[in-house]
Amino acid sequence: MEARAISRRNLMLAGGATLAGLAFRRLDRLVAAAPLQPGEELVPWLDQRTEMPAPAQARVGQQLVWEELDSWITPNEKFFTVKHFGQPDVDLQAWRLDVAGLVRQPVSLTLDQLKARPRQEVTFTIECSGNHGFSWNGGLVGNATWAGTPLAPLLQEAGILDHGKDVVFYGHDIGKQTVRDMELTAPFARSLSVADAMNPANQLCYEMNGEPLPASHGAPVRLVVPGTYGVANVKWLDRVDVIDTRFAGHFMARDYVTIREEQRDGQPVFTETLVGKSLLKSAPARVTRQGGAYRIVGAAWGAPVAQVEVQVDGGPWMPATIDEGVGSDYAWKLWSVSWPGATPGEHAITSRAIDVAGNVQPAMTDPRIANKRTYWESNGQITRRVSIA
Ligand SMILES: Nc1nc2c(c(=O)[nH]1)N[C@H]1C(S)=C(S)[C@@H](COP(=O)(O)O)O[C@H]1N2
Ligand SMILES: [Mo]
Repeated sequence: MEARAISRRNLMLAGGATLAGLAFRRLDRLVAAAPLQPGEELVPWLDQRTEMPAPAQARVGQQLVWEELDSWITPNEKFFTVKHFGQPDVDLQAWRLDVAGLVRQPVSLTLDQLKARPRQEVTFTIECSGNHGFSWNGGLVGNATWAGTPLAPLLQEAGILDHGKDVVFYGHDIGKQTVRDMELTAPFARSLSVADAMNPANQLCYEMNGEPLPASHGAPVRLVVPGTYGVANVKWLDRVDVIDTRFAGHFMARDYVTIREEQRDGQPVFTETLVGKSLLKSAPARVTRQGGAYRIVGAAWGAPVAQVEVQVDGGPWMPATIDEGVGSDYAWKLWSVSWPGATPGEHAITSRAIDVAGNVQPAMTDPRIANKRTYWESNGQITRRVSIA
């Protein structure tokens, strides 16, 4: 695994859409990370998602089916989608990416001009920050190899002026929001501080898993910001605008805000913080049986994962083996553990990820999770239930 991860990374550093690169991507899809082996049977989870309510149905497309997770890369046709204002019709002929505002030299690029720039790939697990916030979701996560051109050199060429503070990314999709009794019409937009925008991992992405970026994922170009939740990865990108103050659009400063209750001098106070940077998380994907032997497989992502541990029925934490994703900074790791002595009856299976700095994915009872009053950033430990015959 290690060797494969390293060679994939070398390919990324070499940076071409080489034939070898394409072959690797196909391999990723064909070589299942945790395939069912001959004679191996799935033990279905007892707890399943509830039906999606109508308002969510308008925004959320398909979700990952955890039991079907059998490859490190999520195929495009299985990748979840979220669109707040529906899918816009982008005229690909007329499309230009404008970089404007507080820059010395505004830029306007066609798709061909953008594709002619240096190419960069990153395998990055995107999760919606609302994932696991409701009983109807849990599958709003996927792992893809995104290819595009790095953002930072383009911003450097445009030349951000000294008083430029925030870089705003506007989508082509426009909708209405009510703010202080006013109905406002505005495009979907998010911002990054200049420092965050200059992260060399960020890209203007036009390819997903070796295919042109699909319309549902933001064609022709989306922003990809490794290390963030889905919402920061603006689809159907239209305009990049440098401004001298913090941007406070709906999806930046009103929605996608985490509210927590804290105690100060015995009094409850509420804190409100912006959702952006992704958080350490893991989830059990499935349990399988082969003969009398049981195995638990899952994924871990959101921060550089060092270890994963699994607990059955609140017992001791068992170390899992990382099978896929070693050496990849922003992609999930797929893990597995054998479950010795599985007895007939119902069982609860919980996983927790530990990052390279030693931080442990919080329990549901941890104040960071338990005192949250909004559903965003639900990275508490996930427990699934199975019944053993
Ligand atoms: N322009 C635009 N970009 C967007 C959104 C949107 O509604 N419009 N939704 C965001 C949210 S909330 C998520 S979780 C991700 C989902 O990315 P995907 O649909 O490619 O999986 O896109 C983000 N980018
Ligand atoms: Mo999202």
